[in-house]
Amino acid sequence: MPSTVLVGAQWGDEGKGKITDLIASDYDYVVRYQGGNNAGHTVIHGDKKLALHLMPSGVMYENAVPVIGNGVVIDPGVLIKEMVMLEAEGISCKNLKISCDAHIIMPYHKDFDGADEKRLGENKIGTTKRGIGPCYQDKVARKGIRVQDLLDEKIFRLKLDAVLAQKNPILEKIYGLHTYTVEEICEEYLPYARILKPYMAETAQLLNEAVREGKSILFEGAQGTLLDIDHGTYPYVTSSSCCAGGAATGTGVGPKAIDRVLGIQKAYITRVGGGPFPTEQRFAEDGGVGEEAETGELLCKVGHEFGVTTGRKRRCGWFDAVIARYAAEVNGLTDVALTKLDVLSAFDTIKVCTAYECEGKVYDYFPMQQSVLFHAKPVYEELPGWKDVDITGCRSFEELPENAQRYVEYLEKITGVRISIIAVGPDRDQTILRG
Ligand code: 2SA
Ligand code: GDP
Ligand code: MG
Repeated sequence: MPSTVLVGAQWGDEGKGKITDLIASDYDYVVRYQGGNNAGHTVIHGDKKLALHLMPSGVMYENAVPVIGNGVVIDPGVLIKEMVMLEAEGISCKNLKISCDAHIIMPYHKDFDGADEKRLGENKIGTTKRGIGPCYQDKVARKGIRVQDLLDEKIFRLKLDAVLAQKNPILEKIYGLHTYTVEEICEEYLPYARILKPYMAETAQLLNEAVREGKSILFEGAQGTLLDIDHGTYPYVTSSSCCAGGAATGTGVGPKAIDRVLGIQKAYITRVGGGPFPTEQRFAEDGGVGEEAETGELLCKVGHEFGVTTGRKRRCGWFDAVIARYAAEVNGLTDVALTKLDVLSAFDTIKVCTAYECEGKVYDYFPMQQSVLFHAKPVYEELPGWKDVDITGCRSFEELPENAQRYVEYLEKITGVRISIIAVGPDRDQTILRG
């Protein structure tokens, strides 16, 4: 089994959880490499739907070692809660390994996240308010507190003291928020340290040893390509490297160890939070009218497009091939898993955006300037649908209605990437493997 990066090819929520869950049992290690509990992956366990935020999906399989890599930011309280929830479901977390180099989300990170959003007003990013951005800020500014700092109370107190001397005046004077003492944070975090200590490991070394032994690794991406700090729709992005390249920096495994880059994309597209979205079919409350609002509502309703972490309604739109081609390039996609094809059974005809038009110019590539993306008018190709045909029972490509087959082949043609997996429902077996 080759080592694989599984990466969101859109703005997140492409169904990565389901596809990871589908293939994870084939791998020896399943590793998260970026993000934190801003992620929400839905996995099916028996007849239950479980939401994972920090735990790698590999935890669902006894043979796979779940690893939280150095590129992840960890809210220890949330991680412990998730472990307790999983254990209660009969899923053991005993094999979990947590990188000693991963950064820790502190209470003031969450305060800053909420306060920053408030200050931005209608220009807000629409973050999950989990403290992700402020934690990565401290990491890059070399003021972060890492998992390994929890191992030594003296060091933890010293670092915290230095950080609070800087944070408290900002919290109090600029944001009008409450301040923290070393003691009150220690009271909360030192018990976390005791619980998490048995899971802490030198994960880069562990994973490189696994590579040498010919074991396979699944690098499990969170969020998606267009939320990547470098390659996404900045500043409407998250603060980590969601793209495939992040798998190397976020784990300490060199890029040569990666054989396959599997992009996950929905048969349409969604986004949570602010920022440009050329094919958006705006809801009535966001200014959409007529067919636009109806399409948006239908995609949201049939696709159950609500955030797993915050419950927010996701903005919905038609498939965007400009984005798909861009994602193929910046990630080096080898193949794609196309999810939620069944949702499109609700439509008579299906639109696909093949290019953008802005001020008389046609862009069939991702525009260099974000302002173009804000003002872009999608150029659509309209394809016949397979309205009201239930495809959730299809298990082979040939069983799909002819128009659904044509749709998949059309996407392959205009994006230049082979679609190797098609999901036709949320359950693990509602999947077509094309080899
Ligand atoms: P943050 O909190 O700093 O990472 O937010 C910055 C932007 O990144 C977006 N973002 C997401 N977009 C989609 N799904 C995400 N995870 C949850 C889920 C979302 C939820 O899987 O359903 O429950 O709301 C996710 N995480 C971050 C975010 O919307 C901002 O645009
Ligand atoms: P992730 O963040 O990429 O892991 O995706 P989420 O779990 O946030 O959102 C995807 C949602 O779509 C989840 O509720 C899944 O159970 C569901 N889902 C995944 N694949 C399919 C599919 O092919 N069809 C349908 N109808 N639902 C799907
Ligand atoms: Mg999600």
